[in-house]
Amino acid sequence: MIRKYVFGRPFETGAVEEQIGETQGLPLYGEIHSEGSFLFRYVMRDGDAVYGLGEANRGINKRGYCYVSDCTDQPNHTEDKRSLYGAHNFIVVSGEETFGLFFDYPSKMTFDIGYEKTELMTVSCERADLYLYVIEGESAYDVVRQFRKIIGRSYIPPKFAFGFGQSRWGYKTKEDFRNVADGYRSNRIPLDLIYMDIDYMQDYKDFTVNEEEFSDFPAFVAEMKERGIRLIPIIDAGVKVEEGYPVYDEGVRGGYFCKRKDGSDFTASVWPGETHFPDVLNEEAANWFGDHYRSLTDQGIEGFWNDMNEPAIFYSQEGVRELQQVISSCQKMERGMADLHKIQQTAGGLANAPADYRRFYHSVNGQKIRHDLVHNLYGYHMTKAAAQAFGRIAPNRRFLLFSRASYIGMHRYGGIWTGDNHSWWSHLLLNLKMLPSLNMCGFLYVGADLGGFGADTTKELLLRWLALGVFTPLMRDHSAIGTRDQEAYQFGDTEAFRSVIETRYRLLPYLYSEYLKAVYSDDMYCRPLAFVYPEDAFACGVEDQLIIGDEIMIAPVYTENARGRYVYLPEEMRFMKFMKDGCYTEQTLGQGHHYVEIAVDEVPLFIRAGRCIPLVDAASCVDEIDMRTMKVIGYEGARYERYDDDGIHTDSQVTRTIESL
Ligand code: MIG
Repeated sequence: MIRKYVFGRPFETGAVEEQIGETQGLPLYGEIHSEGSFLFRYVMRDGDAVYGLGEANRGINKRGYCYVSDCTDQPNHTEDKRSLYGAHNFIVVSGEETFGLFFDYPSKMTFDIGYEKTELMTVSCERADLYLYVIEGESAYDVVRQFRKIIGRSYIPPKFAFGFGQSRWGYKTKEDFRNVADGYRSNRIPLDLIYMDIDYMQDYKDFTVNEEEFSDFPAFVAEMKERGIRLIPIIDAGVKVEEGYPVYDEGVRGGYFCKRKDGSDFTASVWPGETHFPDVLNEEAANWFGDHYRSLTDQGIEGFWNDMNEPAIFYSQEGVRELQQVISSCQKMERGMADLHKIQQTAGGLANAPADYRRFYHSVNGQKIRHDLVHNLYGYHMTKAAAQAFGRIAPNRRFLLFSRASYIGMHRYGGIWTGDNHSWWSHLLLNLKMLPSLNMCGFLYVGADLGGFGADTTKELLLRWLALGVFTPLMRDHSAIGTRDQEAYQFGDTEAFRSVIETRYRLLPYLYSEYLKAVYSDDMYCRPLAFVYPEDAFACGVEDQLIIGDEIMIAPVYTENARGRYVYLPEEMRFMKFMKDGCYTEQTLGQGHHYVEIAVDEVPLFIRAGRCIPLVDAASCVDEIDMRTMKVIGYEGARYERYDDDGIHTDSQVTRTIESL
């Protein structure tokens, strides 16, 4: 049962696709104040859990902390951070009363879930202009499934996007890319994708390729594809201000950029220097920007990642002017440390300044709307613009597409990578915990930078993280410029890396099948144990294990120097360890607590009682997987319905095959 309440004059975000009639009055749960600002208040009971919020920090159960939906370029995902890159305003209260809430509101929104007061949940925002959807269901999982039905079907990438990808900020030349391809191929470690970060562009100009380093780019794209590797370039939100650069000239001429109040094009400094932001909330501008992706698809490119689309701002001219004033007023340092502090504060506040987000406007259906009021939609609409353009460029083809910033609704157009984590063990665990929350909000094609983006990784951390990445639809090793080399062949022990990454390919028919099932039935690809075993009180509290699809449970190792870990089995399961040379071990474990040994070169998983999964031989890339090598592992007598399709066409028929043991 879903009820829709309307407060004030909401902005149409497009998050919900289904037409739902308005319910008069107030929701049955909690209290609402909507004079001027908006406040929802609910008193939680002792045992209530609160799930949701998609790409947010901390646990699967969000109780105990405060989160703010405010898409932010936040490169330090420490525990105290309340906002990351996405804004996913869906939560489910699970307890004596079980219900879900979706606050469809595109500006900053605060979710205090027992932070100020342990038992009190408040959801608040500055303006009482929003849609509130209240969903009643039998269980938290049931609420999620109803919600997923109204927000529309999730994005399906091409099958090659389920292969393993290597990325690094700092690859600059053909040689750099060839070295990566050689490193993987010569060590016989599978690889499907190499990502191109900002250095492939000419002066960080979107839709350009550095001519000197990448002369005859189409031939280079073809050369890589010949080796079974796709190149996936990055696109940033800001368009460089430079006369003679066609994207800039057209944007100015067409009036396609976001404007200041006085009608001039707003300027933000980002990687290319001064840039303008395409007004992707404006349909005409979005079509124009999206069509530019064609310049790369025409050269053989089949996928993209959209970055800096919160949109991130290093500084604005206005901000710099203010800093200069502060510096000159503090020039004599009469107030000593206080002056220095003021300068530091002002300089530190230049990036992503709230004041800048109030300095520019979108034009939506002839109406001017100040950016901060719709801030959380920018990355969503940039990604939608690209996806819709693909529909014009090659109507029947799937493209790989994922974004950094997002809002619910974007899940129909692309995936998400979870941004600039660090090479820390705590971020491996954060990656695991974030997955089901993202799925609740429709984002199924998701993944984190495996091995960690910032800081130096270690061989052990990367191996353990890859062993989790085996199960995330987006499986990509990415690292920041200046950090230690992080490709799988950089650590000597290539056998271990080969064995872990090969496991991804061995399981690929199962993972892809479960992904398709989740999409076509508006379901979750990975669930917390609480959603699968709601009657099992212990299972409900487990936050470091997940159910992937319907048949398996994962319990990754996320601590250093561990030889294994404790794991809780809500039912009997078959414990499998995948190892080198296509080998595996299996052992039946009863319901309850166990300590299982897991070496760094092994990938563990648990097959649920009475189930089985398909397994194939590893291959160097997805296209090389030989389905004739398929066998079925797990419980005798079990049957598995395997979904598959041609992996590349949008209208490809899904085949369903029964596999049995
Ligand atoms: O300001 O393009 O999250 O993945 O490597 C940093 C360089 C810009 C941030 C992305 C990261 C990417 C980096 N980008």
